[in-house]
Amino acid sequence: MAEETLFSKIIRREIPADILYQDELVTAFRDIAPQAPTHILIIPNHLIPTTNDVKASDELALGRMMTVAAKLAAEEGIAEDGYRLIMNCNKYGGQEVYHIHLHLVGGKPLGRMIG
Ligand code: D5M
Repeated sequence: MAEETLFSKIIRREIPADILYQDELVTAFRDIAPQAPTHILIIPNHLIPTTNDVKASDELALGRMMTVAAKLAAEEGIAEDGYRLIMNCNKYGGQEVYHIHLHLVGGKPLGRMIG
């Protein structure tokens, strides 16, 4: 059984966070250490520690994370100029919180990471 992280407490509203969206599958809130004018984390409400743990039964929540990312990008006014969606996995991927999260980062030119 995987260990809960502080993100489960944010979902249950036991610790404060700037929650922008929540439904039965996912929660989105502003990153506490933003790397750009918009930096939002979108997470499944149930614990999936890393992308290595993703199962077919998670597909609904993972798909919802993408539609919520698009909705929030539009609401933040960053959709047209563009933004980056990132999921870090384990040590080499730079993952710090072991409850998967999609970073929605934008509002400034981000430069190229790959390619
Ligand atoms: O990213 C983990 C991210 O989680 C990192 O950008 C900071 C953010 N974080 C950590 N604690 C909080 C709280 N309490 N509220 C909001 N954001 C938080 P990773 O991809 O694991 O490196």
